[in-house]
Amino acid sequence: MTEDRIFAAGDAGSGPFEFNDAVAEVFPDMLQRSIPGYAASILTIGSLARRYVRPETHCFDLGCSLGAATIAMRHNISGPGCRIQAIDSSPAMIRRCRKIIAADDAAVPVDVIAGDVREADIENASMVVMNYTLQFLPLADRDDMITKVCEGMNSGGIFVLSEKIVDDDREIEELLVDLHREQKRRNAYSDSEISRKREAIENVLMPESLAAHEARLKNAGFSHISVWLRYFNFISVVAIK
Ligand code: GEK
Repeated sequence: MTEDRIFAAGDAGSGPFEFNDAVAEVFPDMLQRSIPGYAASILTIGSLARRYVRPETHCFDLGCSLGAATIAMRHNISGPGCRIQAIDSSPAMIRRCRKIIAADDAAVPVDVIAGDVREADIENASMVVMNYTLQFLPLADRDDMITKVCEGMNSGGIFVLSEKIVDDDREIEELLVDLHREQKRRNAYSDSEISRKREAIENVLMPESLAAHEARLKNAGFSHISVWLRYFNFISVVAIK
């Protein structure tokens, strides 16, 4: 795994964060060291696929990056006639994702698609995953996105939504941000790397409150909604239609 040193150089981090070649190259290391709970999210997506994916249905990995969630689903689907669509708008991610999926030996067919998740053709879905992707969509597009996901799902299907959030309580928010910073230091990021990344990602990743996510999921038509993972300001929610 190539080590993430994107924000180590003095001139790096000028300009907004992009999912370019340099980022895609170090991405697995970046996610492991930056997103508390990331490994648990991937493992559990596999467990949920085993329980919820029905024969002859589709699964979607929206904002798939290098396909970690797709592979977790793929290795846990046993029913016949299933297909996974892995979609990402970053050409650098998609190029690498295609290679990773091609080298993976599980049998379920995967379509790796370069495109915008807002344009995804979601239908007959028993499982949809947005693992830390919705946070990069403009706020104004999020309601429509989640409604589209719900409309494309079969009754009893499961949606996994993982996000960075902001806490409504200012004091708790400061505490959680500080704990996250400390964890990044423990994971060998320097203070300047942490600050530069924070500046670069501001206005690119726009977190919302848990209440906002829950209300949106409910309005979209999901029947059962629960946080199954929280680690500092990072959550993962399951929503069953
Ligand atoms: C994982 N899910 O490893 N359309 C398509 N893709 C998009 C869009 C969009 N509108 N906006 C952003 N992306 C992965 C990790 S990373 C999370 C997901 C992170 C893509 C973007 O190109 C990137 O690959 C991904 O969403 C977000 O489980 O970097 O914190």
